[in-house]
Amino acid sequence: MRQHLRTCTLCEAMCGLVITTEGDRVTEIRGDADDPLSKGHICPKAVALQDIHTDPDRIRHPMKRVGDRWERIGWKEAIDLAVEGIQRVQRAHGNDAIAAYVGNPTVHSLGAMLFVGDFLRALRTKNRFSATSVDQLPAHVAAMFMFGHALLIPIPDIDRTDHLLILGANPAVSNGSLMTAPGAAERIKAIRARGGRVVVVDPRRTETAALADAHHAIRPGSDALLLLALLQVIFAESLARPGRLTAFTDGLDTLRELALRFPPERVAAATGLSADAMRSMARDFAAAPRAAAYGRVGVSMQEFGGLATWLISALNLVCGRVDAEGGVMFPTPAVDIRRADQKRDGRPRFARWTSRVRGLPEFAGELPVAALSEEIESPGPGQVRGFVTHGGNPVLSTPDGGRLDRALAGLEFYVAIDFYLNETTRHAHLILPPSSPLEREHYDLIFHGLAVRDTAKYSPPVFDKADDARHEWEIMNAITTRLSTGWRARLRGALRDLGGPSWMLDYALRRGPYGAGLRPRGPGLSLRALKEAPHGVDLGALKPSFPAALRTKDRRIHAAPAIFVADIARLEATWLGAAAPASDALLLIGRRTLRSSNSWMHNVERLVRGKDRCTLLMHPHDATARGLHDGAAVRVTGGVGTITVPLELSSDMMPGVVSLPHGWGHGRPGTALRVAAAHRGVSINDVTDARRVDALTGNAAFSGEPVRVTAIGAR
Ligand SMILES: Nc1nc2c(c(=O)[nH]1)N[C@H]1C(S)=C(S)[C@@H](COP(=O)(O)OP(=O)(O)OC[C@H]3O[C@@H](n4cnc5c(=O)[nH]c(N)nc54)[C@H](O)[C@@H]3O)O[C@H]1N2
Ligand SMILES: Nc1nc2c(c(=O)[nH]1)N[C@H]1C(S)=C(S)[C@@H](COP(=O)(O)OP(=O)(O)OC[C@H]3O[C@@H](n4cnc5c(=O)[nH]c(N)nc54)[C@H](O)[C@@H]3O)O[C@H]1N2
Ligand code: SF4
Ligand SMILES: [Mo]
Repeated sequence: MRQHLRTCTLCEAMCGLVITTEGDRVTEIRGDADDPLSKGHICPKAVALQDIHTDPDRIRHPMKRVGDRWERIGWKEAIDLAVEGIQRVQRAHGNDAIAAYVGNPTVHSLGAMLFVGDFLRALRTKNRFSATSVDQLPAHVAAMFMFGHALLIPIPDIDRTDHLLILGANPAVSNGSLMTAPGAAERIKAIRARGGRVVVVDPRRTETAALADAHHAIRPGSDALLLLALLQVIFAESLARPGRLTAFTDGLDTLRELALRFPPERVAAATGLSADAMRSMARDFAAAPRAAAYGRVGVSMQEFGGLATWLISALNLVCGRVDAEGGVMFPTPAVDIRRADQKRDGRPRFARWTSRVRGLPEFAGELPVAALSEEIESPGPGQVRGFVTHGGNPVLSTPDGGRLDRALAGLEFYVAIDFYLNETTRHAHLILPPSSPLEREHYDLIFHGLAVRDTAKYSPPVFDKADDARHEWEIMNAITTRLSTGWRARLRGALRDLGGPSWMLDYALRRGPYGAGLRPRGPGLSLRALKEAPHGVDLGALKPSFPAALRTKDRRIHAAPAIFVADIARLEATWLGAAAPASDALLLIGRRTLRSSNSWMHNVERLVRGKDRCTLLMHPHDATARGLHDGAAVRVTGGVGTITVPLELSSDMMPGVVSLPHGWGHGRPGTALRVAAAHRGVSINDVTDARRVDALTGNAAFSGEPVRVTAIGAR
């Protein structure tokens, strides 16, 4: 029997795990009470790490498609075929004819994060996509323009705040996002226990709202209006107190002028909140000794995701809550990947080019994935004809996934670095499966930088990888090296192959803010030091870090960047124009459930058994008006398609709004997920319209899709 201490890699919470093994078997997975960040917390998904490891459907050997069969091949042939396939398409149609999509599990893998950048660069294509543009793209754009780096994302100091205002996030279920806070529900309860206040703004009375002092239902997509009204109250009633940051903040006057145009009465009808409610919300937020406003996917994946995300930071700034204890703060991680951008000219890496067909803006070298289908289907120079995915399932996770599903079937070449044959990878010609997560070492390069406390933890692999297995970084480095021209790149590839992630991690830790430097045994952090502290190292509560940590060229905060200010006209035209449509459509939003992780954990029996979770939630009044009853199968028709799903009535829903989880829609021909196929559900993204994006950032606007819900058989 052996015990292994490890960080869970399934979501952003970074829970510490104690994994007990006997030989090659996991016998127990529990929370690590001595982990300095999670202190023993885990959720029901953690135990599924062993199920993924032993899942007979998990692909363990490279496979090539021969007609409609899959044939097992060796790694040498697999890498040859990958390189030849990519080169064949690029030689015939140009470099941009290869598109790449990098999915969510990539950020949860040390090896993948260290090697994916070079891998994408070696593809030399402008058609780079990722899950960022169906998720947190607005947060990066706002961070970049306001604070100078896409990863300078303000994190609520949840353990010290007296007032937490949550918009469009459900941390009690998601366990926190852009706020690594294991046991988020407990941390929220603790705010109230110490006399603080928690306010939730969400079209559904969520599990988080149930823990809060107040819940305000809001019409999907209208958060930017609410935030402007809150700012109006704060300016009009002279409650603004930007404090210490005033000395290095620009744009506060612009913000004031803008906000004064949005008194609560002007936006009450559009948002569904009363003017009184907005006034007290603003006053409470301004009056609290310490307060933080926080928003997540509900405000990010909507038509005004850029504006809403910016305005949340603006609200924090105006009330002196930025870089202040108990407000929103900026972690100081032991490996600070934000350093990489320091020497650049300070110009935001945004909209330097646009997508070929629709002209959506580039961000950090990527295009919005809402444009992917049209890039594959529209003929002409630059048309996408080949595809590479790394840990992504865009057929289920991107808008109008049905169209993408059809488009992928026509590709000349598609190679997937993934270990499941799912709705997306079934279209591949070649599958390169990486090792299982328990066979990898781990250090969280991203989420330590988004956590509510500074800690550092290294996890050695639990199991040796199987002889014939390859890590993600080995697969990517092999392809990168082969695609590279010139001896320098090849030498670099060969050296990286020898050193692997450990060497790079050790170097980064030593050079980091707590680092031991390059002396072999100096005090401070190094890989060796982390190995000697297997529960993790506590680096303390978040510390004020501005202006030193700012990455804007002028080292100032930009409270009102021009691109956001200019977008206000679109907001007004859409929501407050004379012709604002009084539609009888219902507005569709998403939801997450505790035992699920996006699209890919439905093959785990212990997580999917029990009650069907892929149901459409609707307020009873809306059901009565349509003659629908609880449990009935209903048809949901959106901009691009129709799905049939069981109805679940819930007075937690705001009338006029319906909710459906994403990531379902399994059992399609050619997939090989036996458990998931028995719990199919339907894909929300078969009705979400890829034309609905936040025009400013290009992020998909899943929230607020207008739908018709009808009884089966009705027309
Ligand atoms: N159990 C579980 N945990 C997860 C995941 C999972 O799939 N399952 N996924 C992980 C991932 S990838 C992410 S990004 C995070 C996301 O973390 P969260 O953002 O906390 O996740 P959600 O539960 O989707 O919360 C979004 C909330 O926004 C609300 N909402 C929808 N539209 C609007 C709107 O227009 N305005 C407002 N104000 N609210 C709106 C929804 O009702 C919902 O309650 O969760 C992570 N954690
Ligand atoms: N309508 C709607 N759509 C949404 C959302 C929503 O709330 N509503 N949420 C969005 C959000 S926040 C996100 S993050 C995206 C997620 O979108 P994606 O990242 O595209 O989807 P996932 O479901 O995370 O798919 C993960 C894929 O990675 C594979 N995989 C799992 N582990 C590993 C690994 O260790 N290595 C490799 N190489 N592959 C692995 C799985 O087999 C699967 O194919 O979905 C988005 N889509
Ligand atoms: S909350 Fe997230 S990190 Fe923690 S155990 Fe669950 S899946 Fe793992
Ligand atoms: Mo996400």
